[in-house]
Amino acid sequence: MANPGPVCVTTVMAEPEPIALDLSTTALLIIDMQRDFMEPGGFGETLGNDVSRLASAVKPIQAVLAAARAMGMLVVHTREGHLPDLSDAPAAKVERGAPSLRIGDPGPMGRILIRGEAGHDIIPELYPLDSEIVIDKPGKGAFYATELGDVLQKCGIENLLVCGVTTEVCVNTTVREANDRGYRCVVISDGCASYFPEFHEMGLKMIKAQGGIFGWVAASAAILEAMQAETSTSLAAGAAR
Ligand code: TIU
Repeated sequence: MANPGPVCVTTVMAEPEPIALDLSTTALLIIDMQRDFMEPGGFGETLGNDVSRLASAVKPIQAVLAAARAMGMLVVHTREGHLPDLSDAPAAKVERGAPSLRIGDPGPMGRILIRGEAGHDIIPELYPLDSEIVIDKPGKGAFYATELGDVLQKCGIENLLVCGVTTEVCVNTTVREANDRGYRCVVISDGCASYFPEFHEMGLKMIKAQGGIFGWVAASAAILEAMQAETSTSLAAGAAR
């Protein structure tokens, strides 16, 4: 089913160049803003990471999420995690490295990276509305073994505003998957974060290099400006009718 909404084109001041986006065929995709990555005692910390490094992404995402909700844009949240019986967790993932707790082990926020546990849930600041789509994914990419592709196709989506954590892992993997599937991805630079600042920087550079080999990168302020410009245009059009 094609998106029935009117065409609402706006320009985002992005890198490597500005991009004209029809916001009626654009969705906001928020990757894995879960307690397991953001808070002490979760999966991210068991891997040896300083989880406080991800906090900077929350406010920029909150601002874009509020604007998306105000204009009725499709909002999709993702969560990385596994079934309680670990049947969707490859041994190669569970057995890797020497984490302090492994996937499925009991931790302070419930079993590590398991669906339904407190740690698997999205942080309260960005909690999905009942009307929003939540995609549970077993891998790093949001298209692998999920219904995301079908959902976006049914909703007539052609463009994605992508944010979340971490920049070089689940955001990059998802953007690469989306790019191969024909979506224009605009990654929100300050709406992403990494446990490694240098990987955040390089993760964004890799997306926008070579003329935007995987997509575009824009700050939340530029996205908000474009959304607001579009909102005022449609309000003005509405008033004129
Ligand atoms: N470890 C790390 O940086 N990230 C992940 O394992 N998953 C996501 O990025 N969501």
